[in-house]
Amino acid sequence: MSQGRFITFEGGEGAGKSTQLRRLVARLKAGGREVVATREPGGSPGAEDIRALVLRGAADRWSPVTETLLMYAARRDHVERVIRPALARGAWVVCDRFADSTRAYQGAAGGTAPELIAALESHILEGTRPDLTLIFDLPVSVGLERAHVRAGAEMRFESKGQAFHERLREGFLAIARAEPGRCAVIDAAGSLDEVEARVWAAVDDRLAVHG
Ligand code: Z5A
Repeated sequence: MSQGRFITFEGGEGAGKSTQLRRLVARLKAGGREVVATREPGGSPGAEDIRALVLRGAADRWSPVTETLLMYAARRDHVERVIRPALARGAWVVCDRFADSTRAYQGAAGGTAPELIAALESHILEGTRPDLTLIFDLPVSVGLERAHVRAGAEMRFESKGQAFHERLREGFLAIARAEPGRCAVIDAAGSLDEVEARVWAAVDDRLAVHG
């Protein structure tokens, strides 16, 4: 059986991840692969229930540490029930946000101790790690503008303020600098087609997908 691959999309609000994830999934499927498109928080029925808790309500509804625990409760269920089984049967898993979002949102921007997050990663994920993480980078003001255009009920994080979002951007870039073998930074400015070409070039460069 061919080996599954695990790709994650990361970055701040409105960077275009969801739009580009759909495009990448279509191209990978056109190449004849089984592709599982999923997201966090969520991706399994139980994790989607936790998503509804964590993304709605006032910005201070949960503290960053409580958010961290909720994200990891959701992630464990998602990994056990969706991600690991898909990888085990040779599928490609493409996930909209994963563990780096906890490091950046709850850690770098929210102030949760990195030691706690590292311990959860180790004990909860037990080695399930992305083969490739695409970090979408965009000036904060542009991302928030785009996110407000698609505004809905899940706006807790958008409402956390400019300084939070600046720390968030730097947090993601710091992850990319620390793990260059796993992470590729995608310049998320420009047209949909321009960003898609950057995504495809990064995926082909790291995972050799070709046509
Ligand atoms: N969160 C967390 O705190 N800790 C964790 O561990 C995890 C998550 C896993 C839910 O994520 C929230 O959970 C998230 C972090 C937190 N914060 N919030 N909110 P989400 O994935 O549901 O929300 P999001 O990542 O912020 O989604 P988003 O705002 O929709 O951003 P996006 O997926 O990067 O962008 P998009 O939906 O593809 O595009 C947004 C809009 O911009 C849309 O109208 C597009 O048509 C438009 N767009 C996209 N690309 C372009 C270009 N190139 N030009 C112009 N306009 C564009």
